[in-house]
Amino acid sequence: MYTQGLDTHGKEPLPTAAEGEARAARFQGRIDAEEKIEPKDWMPEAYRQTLIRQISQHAHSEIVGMLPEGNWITRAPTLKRKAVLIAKVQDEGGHGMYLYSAAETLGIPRAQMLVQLLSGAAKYSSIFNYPTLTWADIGAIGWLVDGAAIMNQIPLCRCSYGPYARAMVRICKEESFHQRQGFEIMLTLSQGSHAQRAMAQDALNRWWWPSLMMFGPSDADSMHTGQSMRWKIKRFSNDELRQRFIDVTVPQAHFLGLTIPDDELHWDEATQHYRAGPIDWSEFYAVLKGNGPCNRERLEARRRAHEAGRWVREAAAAHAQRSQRAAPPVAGVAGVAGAAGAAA
Ligand code: FAQ
Repeated sequence: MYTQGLDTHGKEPLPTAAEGEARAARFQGRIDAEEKIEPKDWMPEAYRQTLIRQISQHAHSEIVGMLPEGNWITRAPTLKRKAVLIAKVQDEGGHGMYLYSAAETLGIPRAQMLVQLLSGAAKYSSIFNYPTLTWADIGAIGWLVDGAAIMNQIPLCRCSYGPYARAMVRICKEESFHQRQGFEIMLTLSQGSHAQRAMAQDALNRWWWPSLMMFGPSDADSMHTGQSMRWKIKRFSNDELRQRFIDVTVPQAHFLGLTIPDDELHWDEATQHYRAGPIDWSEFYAVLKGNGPCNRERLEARRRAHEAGRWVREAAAAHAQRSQRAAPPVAGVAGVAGAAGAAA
């Protein structure tokens, strides 16, 4: 349904060099004028591929990101916390679905994206390869991981590609609630017993640096940022967003009475920014290569879930085929009624 406008993609006659240049210039002109690019519009193949890469990685991150928190649903400390956590994890699944749909508008089927994820060929966010050892980790994920996600994703609501930008509006609203519920867990723990405060501090110690890494490599090493910013897919560089996150999060840690695990962190009066110590990029790249603490476990869990859902996909496909057979060959009022009857 999402790819119906793309059936001519790749079949058009090749343009001359001059026509190609003029078309690319018109496209960049539309981007510069802040027009949204829609699925049926002409776009450079590299723009399409960049979006497929980023949106599918983002979708994978959402559905893999359900796993660390899902780990605590059965052990949430109260009924209310359990209900909130279930709602949050369901939201992440929903975000994955909007994002897979947005990527499908670019001509890649969802099944193909899932094959890429399950084979290990596709990336998803490094952050979801860390374990959730205590309840405080659920607070730290909401506060830091969702906090970092919002910082990165609010600008994506202004992404030049319409379906991605529109999906991000709802996602960001939900992520804001996620961030607040995480901060509220941290606040409760930090005002609790000595053991609860220690648990909150331990979670901050473990999640701080991986959260900074979520923004991606430093600008000097980010191979896609320049082009993605020219295309207005990204609006800010990785380092700019990381710095904004540090600036808003450090005062929140002070409010909680917790210590950021960075001896070099200090306020720089001249620039009016907090300056963090160096990030251990070797850890980031090890996680990207599949050698983080939970990479294997996460992919195994997704593969198991995919297998367990096979019968549902097969049943849905069989039902769709049966509905089509039941419908008269000429689409019309009777056809719609026939399909609805079969579905009932
Ligand atoms: N992890 O040149 P750049 C969430 C890769 S959703 C793994 O800077 P780009 C919600 C990058 O793909 C979190 N890989 O790339 C939630 C590229 O490799 P490639 C996900 C990373 O695309 C909360 C290479 O490094 N958010 O948290 C990472 O311009 C709680 C070079 O990097 C998004 O996906 C990383 N952290 O910038 C869910 C947001 N960083 O593809 C559950 C959308 C970089 O050439 C619970 N994505 N890489 O093989 C983006 O904004 C961008 O894609 C960046 C990377 C900023 C992530």
